[in-house]
Amino acid sequence: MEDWAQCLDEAVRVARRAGQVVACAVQQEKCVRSKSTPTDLVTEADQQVEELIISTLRSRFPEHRFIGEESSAAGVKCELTDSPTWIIDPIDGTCNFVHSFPMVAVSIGFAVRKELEFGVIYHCFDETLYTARKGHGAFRNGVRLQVSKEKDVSKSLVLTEIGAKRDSATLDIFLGNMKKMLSAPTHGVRIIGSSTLALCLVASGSAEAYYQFGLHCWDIAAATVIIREAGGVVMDTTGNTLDLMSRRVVAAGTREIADYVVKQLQPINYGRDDSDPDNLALTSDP
Ligand code: 2AM
Ligand code: CA
Ligand code: CA
Ligand code: CA
Repeated sequence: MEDWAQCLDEAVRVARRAGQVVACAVQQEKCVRSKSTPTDLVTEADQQVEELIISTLRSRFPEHRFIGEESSAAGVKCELTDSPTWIIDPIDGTCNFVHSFPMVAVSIGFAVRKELEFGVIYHCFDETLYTARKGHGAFRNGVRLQVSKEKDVSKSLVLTEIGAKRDSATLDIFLGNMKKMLSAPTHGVRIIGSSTLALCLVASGSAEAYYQFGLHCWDIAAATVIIREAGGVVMDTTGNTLDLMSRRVVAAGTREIADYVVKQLQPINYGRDDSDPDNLALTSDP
């Protein structure tokens, strides 16, 4: 069995450094552009921070492979092979970052043979560090995390996100899903603008469930390990095993609530993160 502890230590170091760069950048004037749609924002900081993370890790681990949101946007193929692979979201919550809305994170996941080994998420505004390693538990600033044990959806708080795609058909399905959750009735539904921090809130027991369509492997890689190691479930919105490239996810503290959410959702169809049908990025359940 390989020991990836050294890689995890390095991930923590670079996530903190990157988080500090983001925290400084938030106070400066930002150069904001849009990517696929007018609401799909990117700043110079997104690209600089990804470059910082990848160049630091590549100099330590030259044999490893890298998937990053901004490299993918620049045309680097998003491909998960059996090789040790880092999966990076340099700034999760770019729109929040642009508005100084304090929900912004750096997310670094690590997979080997298409299985997630560890995840690190650094909350840039309050300097909270979430870490988890397969089989070793999940932690927030070193304190062990435990998901909510609630099984009754009518006593749950549910989190979701809306992506950059805002055409009328997509919004109708999004609002239909929201209506189902609100009329379950859950205690409430929240959108905080950062997928990774929303997932960390589920891992922390501060919310019972999370679902989203349209996100990418870098939005969920690190957080998936954190939720699973905190005792929760992460799966596909169809109820099947999570596929990192499928762009859809349900996470919950308990299987009962995850199953309930899965049954309610109408899917929003996005393409896969990779175009190669043989490159199924299945992550096995813990
Ligand atoms: P980002 O800030 O790294 O782009 C709110 O927009 C959350 O959803 C953020 O975590 C954001 O990540 C992520 N997100 C980005 N594009 C998305 C999309 N097309 N569909 C769903 N979520 C998306
Ligand atoms: Ca983005
Ligand atoms: Ca993201
Ligand atoms: Ca991002």
